[in-house]
Amino acid sequence: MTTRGHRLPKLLSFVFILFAGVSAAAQTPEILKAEPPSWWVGSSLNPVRVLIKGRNLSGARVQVAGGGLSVVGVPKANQSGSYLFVDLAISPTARAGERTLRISNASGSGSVRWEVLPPLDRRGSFQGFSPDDVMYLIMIDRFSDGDQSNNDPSQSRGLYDRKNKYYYHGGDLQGVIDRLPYLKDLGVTAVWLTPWYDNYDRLNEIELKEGKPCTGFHGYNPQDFYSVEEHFGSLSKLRELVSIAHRMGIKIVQDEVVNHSGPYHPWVDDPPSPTWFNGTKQKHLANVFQTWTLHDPRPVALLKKETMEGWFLDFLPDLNQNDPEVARYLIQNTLWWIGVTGTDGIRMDTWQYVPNSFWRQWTNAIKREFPRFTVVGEVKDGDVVHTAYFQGGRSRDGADSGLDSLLDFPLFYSIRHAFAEEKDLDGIPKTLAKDYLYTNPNILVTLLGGHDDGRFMSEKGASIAGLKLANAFVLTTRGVPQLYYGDEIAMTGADEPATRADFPGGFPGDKRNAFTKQGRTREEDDAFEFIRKMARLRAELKPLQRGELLNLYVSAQQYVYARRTKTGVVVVAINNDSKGAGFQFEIGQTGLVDGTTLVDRLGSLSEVRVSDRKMKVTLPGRSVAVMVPR
Ligand SMILES: [Ca+2]
Ligand SMILES: [Ca+2]
Ligand SMILES: [Ca+2]
Repeated sequence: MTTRGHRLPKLLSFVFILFAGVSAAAQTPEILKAEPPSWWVGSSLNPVRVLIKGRNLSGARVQVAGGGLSVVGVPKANQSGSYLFVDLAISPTARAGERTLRISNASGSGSVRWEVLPPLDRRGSFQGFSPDDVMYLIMIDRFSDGDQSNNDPSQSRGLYDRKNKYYYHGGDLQGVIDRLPYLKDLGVTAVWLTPWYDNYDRLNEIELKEGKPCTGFHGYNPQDFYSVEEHFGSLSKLRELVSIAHRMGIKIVQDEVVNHSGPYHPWVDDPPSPTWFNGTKQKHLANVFQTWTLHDPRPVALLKKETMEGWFLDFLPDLNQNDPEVARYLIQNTLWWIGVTGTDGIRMDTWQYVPNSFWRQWTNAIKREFPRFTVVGEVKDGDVVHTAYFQGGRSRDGADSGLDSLLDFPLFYSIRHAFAEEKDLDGIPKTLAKDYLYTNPNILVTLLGGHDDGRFMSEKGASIAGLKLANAFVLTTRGVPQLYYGDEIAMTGADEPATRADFPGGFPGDKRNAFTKQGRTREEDDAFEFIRKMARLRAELKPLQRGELLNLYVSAQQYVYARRTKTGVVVVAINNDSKGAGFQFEIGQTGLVDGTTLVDRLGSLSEVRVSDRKMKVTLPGRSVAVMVPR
């Protein structure tokens, strides 16, 4: 009996702890952030689901101060009360301007500002890229430093060091703005910028490079999907860049990632839902990159799961797009960037590791709001059979992804083989022969260089002559040509960090400025002027943009093709051999007739006359002719 007397205080203290727990949950809400922070009037997506981050949000109510904006339904909090999902409806007659969201419970309230935006003018925005464009890929950090005040920001001190190839080097959005006239002069009509999301503000001690911590200068490790990296600028600077580019006739393509977040995203330790990621930091699959299982009609289930849901390099948290809240978050995030900045296209990272059921919803949402907008997916593979599987236009793995375009890596490898390594040229028409596997080969993005591969000029056997031929090919074949910053001045760099070197002249203290003719070496200027001429020819000669591609002659080292529209034709002849070559070929379906004289716009050839439905050309070693009827 006496034991009961002893047990009573224990029971009381237990009750007290329980009560303390309840009272902690009822503490005043604290608000840290709302995502998205704004939305525009007249959107096809309404209501907008806002994810509020803070503390003590369990059971909280949300009220809006200011008209035209209302809360729909009951907000939903996660287990720890750190996230609250709220649906906000924007009236079609809402006036643009700031509102206040008041989040309250029994013990008090917190608030966050939220903005109703006027919709951007659709003329000149959301344009989509097409074969009419010449795209140019820029690594923001490595192109041009236009604002030295953001090189070592207070938010993330100590990550700037131009001598360390894994640190920030100072390139930024202002630098891109400063170089738009250079790009315009080169003939560029679309700029693809590496991701501008806010990346982690610290050294990455999980991913060691050469045994040492690195930074997120490349942009692919977001810690915040709704902010601009402070080393690059701000949202207003980004909007300024898009608007200036548009005025100059240059489109902007955003680089996005939805497969994973960065390793230091706050979600990793406190996710908005238990299924936000595939697995947890402590327990998850590692990506095994067995991408062939993705199109295997009878895949080994675990291999496919490890490929789709495994964490990249075992540390990039794999977002679970099968969680409807994750899908909703990512779709809104994409629409928000397009809607608030006016961009024209997206290059989507790591496309194949995200389910098609999600892509279908994502692309539908984009096209509903921005019908002309286009997306190119990154599927890093040399096999057309594999790559073509991911293009939209037909159901794959239960859904049509709706993907417009892919980076044409199969052709990239053939180009490198032929023109950089100076091996057989006929690998190119052999790769193009597989075009029937794509739903639309004409919108594929063709390239001879990118930020994940060693530079063209660092391949064994590479030369300026080969670089010119490769550019001539990319700028005259089907697809949307994409150049990689610095390739136009024959920059070198054999591996991943070296391929991302600073553009000479883009940075304070640079010894020379290769953005100007005077600052380029003779070889660099030779390459630059040739590529500039080719880009201009593509802009001038419409068949090079939209014409049907017709193969006229193929041998181991010679390749002749035509691009034909209803109103014009261009014949391109390439000799990849170091020796000169003379040969004859039939004009086929070019529409040319006997007696027509063609002139070579590059001046390698004298006039060529069509006779007996044939053309005869004699090309010098490693040369190209772009022939048009006179
Ligand atoms: Ca800077
Ligand atoms: Ca940052
Ligand atoms: Ca994944």
